[in-house]
Amino acid sequence: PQPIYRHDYRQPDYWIDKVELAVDLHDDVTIVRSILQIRRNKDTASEGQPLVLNGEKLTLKEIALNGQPLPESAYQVDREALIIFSVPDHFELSTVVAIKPHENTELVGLYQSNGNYCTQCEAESFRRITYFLDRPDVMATYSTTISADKARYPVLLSNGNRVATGELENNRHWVRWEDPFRKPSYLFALVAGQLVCHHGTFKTMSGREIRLEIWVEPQNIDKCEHALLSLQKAMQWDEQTFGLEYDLDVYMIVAVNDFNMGAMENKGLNVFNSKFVLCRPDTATDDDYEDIEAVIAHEYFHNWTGNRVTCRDWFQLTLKEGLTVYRDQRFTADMTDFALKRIRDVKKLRTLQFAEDQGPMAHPIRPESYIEMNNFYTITVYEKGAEVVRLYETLLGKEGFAKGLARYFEKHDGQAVTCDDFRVAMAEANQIDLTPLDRWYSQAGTPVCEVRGRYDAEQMTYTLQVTQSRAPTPAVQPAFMPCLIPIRVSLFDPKGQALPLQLADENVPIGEERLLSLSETQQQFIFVNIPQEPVLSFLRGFSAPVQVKMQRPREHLAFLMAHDNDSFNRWDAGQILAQELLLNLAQDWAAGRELKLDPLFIQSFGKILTDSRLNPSLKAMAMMLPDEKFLGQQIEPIDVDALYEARSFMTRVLARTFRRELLALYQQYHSTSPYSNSRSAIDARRLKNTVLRHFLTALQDEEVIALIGQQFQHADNMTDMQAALSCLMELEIPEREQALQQFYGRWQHDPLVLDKWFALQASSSLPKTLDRVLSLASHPDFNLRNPNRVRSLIWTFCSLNQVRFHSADGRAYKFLAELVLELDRLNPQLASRLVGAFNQWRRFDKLRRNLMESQLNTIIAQPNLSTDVYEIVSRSLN
Ligand code: DPP
Ligand code: ZN
Repeated sequence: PQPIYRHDYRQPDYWIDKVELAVDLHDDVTIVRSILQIRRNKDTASEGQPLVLNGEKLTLKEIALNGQPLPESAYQVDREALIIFSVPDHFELSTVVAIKPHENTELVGLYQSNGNYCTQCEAESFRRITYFLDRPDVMATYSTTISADKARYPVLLSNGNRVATGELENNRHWVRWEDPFRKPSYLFALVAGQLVCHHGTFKTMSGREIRLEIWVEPQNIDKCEHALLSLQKAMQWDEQTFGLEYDLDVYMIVAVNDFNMGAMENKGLNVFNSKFVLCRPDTATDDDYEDIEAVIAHEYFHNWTGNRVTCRDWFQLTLKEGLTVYRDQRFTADMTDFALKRIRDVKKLRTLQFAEDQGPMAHPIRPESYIEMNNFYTITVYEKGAEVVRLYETLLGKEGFAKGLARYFEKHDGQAVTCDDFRVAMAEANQIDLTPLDRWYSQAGTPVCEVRGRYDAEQMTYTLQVTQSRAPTPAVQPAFMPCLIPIRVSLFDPKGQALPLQLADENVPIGEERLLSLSETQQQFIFVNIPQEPVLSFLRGFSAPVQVKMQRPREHLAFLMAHDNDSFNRWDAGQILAQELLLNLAQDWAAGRELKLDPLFIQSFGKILTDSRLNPSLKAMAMMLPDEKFLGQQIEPIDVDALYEARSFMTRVLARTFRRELLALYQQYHSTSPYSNSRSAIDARRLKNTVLRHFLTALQDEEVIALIGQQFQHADNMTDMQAALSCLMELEIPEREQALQQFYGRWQHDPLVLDKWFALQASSSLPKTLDRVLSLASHPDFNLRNPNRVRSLIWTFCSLNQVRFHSADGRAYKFLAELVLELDRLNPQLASRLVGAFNQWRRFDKLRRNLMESQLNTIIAQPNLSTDVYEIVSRSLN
């Protein structure tokens, strides 16, 4: 397979202005008639240039140009295209194709899920529905007529407004939809099925009433209210924050069970993985509720950042995704808690994106090339992309950012544009040069800041020396050029007071927190009038997506844990300290030395436990030890057993030392009143369950086991039930299997809850987990055709359960490789996600490296491998 390069972009030779589709759904075949209004692009195509339309898995039945059927000599059809040798400047092209949605297991294009029809066209799958210029810079208006059996498909949906309906012979009916907004083909959607609607309304700031509809299978109608509320909140937030109003009269969301992604922002008709719509207190956890709110908001925000202004080409994906993730992060922060949200996002970025940057898939947020675009819907494009958008906010302030965004829409509404266009609009609106940010788009890898602080008592100066370089990346990269890195800092005196900060060339101090700009490889910042040696708080709020390297006494970290007034850095200080100790403990374990925990850490941990001012969710966050996967990123080779033992040891020591305080916290926050979804109730559940699952369970004593059992039996909500069950997963006791059976018996008919049942077993750190996973893979409820189920068992085990997946006998590796090959024949997109669990293989010890490499070689040797899996595995082996 050949890569496609960003620098090869050119405009299309033809434009398509208008699309009329008629889709006839039948059991054995679906017929798609299309009429396209096409004109030559005078800027690129010379007269008589052939027209090349994308098309895959289509059977062409009829073709006519300006109403005249084309003779076979006038065109050519191959596996990927329809080529018409000669066309006029303006013309109408009609085609009729046949497709087979019921045979579609890839879940792109038009397919069936639970007997209903739905579509997924991003990135390049509209071409599986009809012949088209399937690229985001070709924007057209669409009119779509759907016809189907009336009893089995009473609901027929597409983008825009419903404009006409009618009856047909043979108990069939039809509905016509018109979308007045020009859009790229990846935003097309169609849904047909037996669905019911939970609806509401939203009155926009200009006074228009929008109808909101959540379409689900009938048994799920009581699980839609939270999604509806989330949508209303998102609509209001976008008006208040950015002045952005919804533009159509109706906004529809459809929940489907079989979906490769989280959700899809099709114009006016979002199609969602049911996981991000359906919830009820007894079926979904507090985290599920929060995820639903965030994903609903994310897709809604795309209506402006993505749909009204879209991407010129797929290399620009971060233009819409980085920006929209940034927007949904801010939304969630406003709906919940700023510090908590920031900590969660940074944790995810550091664990997953930093790893991607240091592995074979390292790529800039705006990639330079790809073989299969679907492989580039990555944590780098999304989450690092959002951090890069946040840099604008950091540099320009919230108001400057909003001005820049307004300018972006003023200039580009209705267009398909690039990341450069975004940067230029931001710069124009704020009359500032932002070209230094360009390197964040063009370079892969994580910048590393090395920091040294030096206090000069005589001069009363504090000198901060900062250098930047790039963390090593195995993928071949051009030489690293320094980036513009905004760094927020504060200095504290020994009492924990933030000092007024005055730089050497300033006459007076300006505030107690400063934003420094690091743009060179090495820079020095001198603060004057510093009366005593201060403690440095660096990169506050994680002001840039970089790694920080700094030698500092443990006492400074303990000090910041207690005194830093930046909540993020206060949390981070605890994480850095815990990480340092855990890595040392792992070394000690590997060397057979006795393990001892630093009393300073025990003491600091105790202070967090008893700090009554700390919000309970933040306290839970602060108590959590860095996870094994994150720790693994910090060492080479990754010693999975040592990390597991070190972390278990630290957990046990803390649990024993603070048994009384932990039990008291549990009792204090364990509510006996009925479920509520208020913030304080959520905070309480978070803290209580963190205490139980991550500390008390390690004690394995009767009192704790009794608590777990009671919580499991009496829980009136899934948060508590799942937490109790996950505690039991760590315990080798009869109650474990009983609880699993009970849970299965109660929830086997609810696919999303059953996913939890699979995931919980796969995440157990007990040694027998591998065998359990192998047997669950043949469980009658395990199903390779349902991505959620595959992710819940396979992804949870292979990607999240580090110590058990990397079992030294290599059995788990073999299992994954075989599964990937089987899945690749059904759903290459999903297979390629799973095979990514091998991406870090070079970082392990020789034994595991060889085992993984041999599985990767087996995979790549398969004939007919999908381009998706081929690209990931070949990059991994290179
Ligand atoms: N639906 C996916 C998302 O919103 C891809 N656009 O991120
Ligand atoms: Zn998105």
